[in-house]
Amino acid sequence: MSVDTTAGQEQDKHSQTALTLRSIAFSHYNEKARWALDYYKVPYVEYRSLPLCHIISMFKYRAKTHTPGAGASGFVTPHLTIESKGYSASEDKNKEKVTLNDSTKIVEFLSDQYAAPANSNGRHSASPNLYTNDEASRTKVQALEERFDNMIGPHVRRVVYYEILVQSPSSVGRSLGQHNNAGKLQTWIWSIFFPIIAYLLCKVMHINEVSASRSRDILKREFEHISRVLESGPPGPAYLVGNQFTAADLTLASLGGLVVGVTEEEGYGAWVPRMSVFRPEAKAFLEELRQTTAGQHILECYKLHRGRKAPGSSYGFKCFGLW
Ligand SMILES: N[C@@H](CCC(=O)N[C@@H](CS)C(=O)NCC(=O)O)C(=O)O
Repeated sequence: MSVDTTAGQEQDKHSQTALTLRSIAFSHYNEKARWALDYYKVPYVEYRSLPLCHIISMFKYRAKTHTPGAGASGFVTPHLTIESKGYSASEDKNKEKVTLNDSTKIVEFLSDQYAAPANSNGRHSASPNLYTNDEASRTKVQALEERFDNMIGPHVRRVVYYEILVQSPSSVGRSLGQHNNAGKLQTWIWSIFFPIIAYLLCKVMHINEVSASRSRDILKREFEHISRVLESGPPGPAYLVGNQFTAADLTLASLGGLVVGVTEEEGYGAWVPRMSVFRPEAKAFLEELRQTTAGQHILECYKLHRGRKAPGSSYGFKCFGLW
């Protein structure tokens, strides 16, 4: 596939390719991939799962040759399939199928395929390159993205899961399986087997008071560091690299959104609990991060750059619409 330049060609490309995202709906790494899809206004079908149920959903799509990064299994999400439409039966479909099971690879792929070309500022041009059109800035963006993937993502997951699975399982944890975060059958499984699911998730991901407290400290330090980076930039709208929204901002906002209380109404691509339902200690922690320059930057990125799903996007279901 090549990078096209005009709106007409863009339209054409969208109608010639079918994109399917397989996700754990409320997961922040999935939010990162979804954000990039929505940013470039690419229509896609999203098949959503709940944790552990995702093993069944992802069984056919599991990574068979290597294990993805720390904390992730072969059944890892986000998982994006890109297929060309309109084959004759005799054509080799595999030649036209791309599969990506890592949020960073997905963002890079989408930016590469759908970004507006350098020097384009036409009325109909697509969103700009999330990695910039300048080599030095690209390197900075990638370094920050990697840092956030490793230093924000896993710690946000641990802190949030600790609150919902350990501290407020019945009031908050159970609700994650509802609100259309997956098909009805998964919702029932989540609700009936919730205590076992919560126990297993905590075991597998080493979620407990000690690890959560360590993750809270790391997040505080990271937010302080990011705030300093933002505060030391030139006057004007603050972005992490140069004066444009890049994959670094997108990664920080998508991975950090849950710990500053971003909700579905504010743009998060799945239902997540509001800050107000957490216990006071958790609320205070989220509020503290929200008030930092980094926290405010995340909210600003959601306001200014979190596009909605492109027309033609939908949710996919299996099992007669139940899964
Ligand atoms: N490095 C990966 C991490 C993705 C990740 O950790 N995904 C989690 C959801 S937050 C997942 O699907 N876990 C289930 C599993 O690995 O089986 C990425 O950026 O996509």
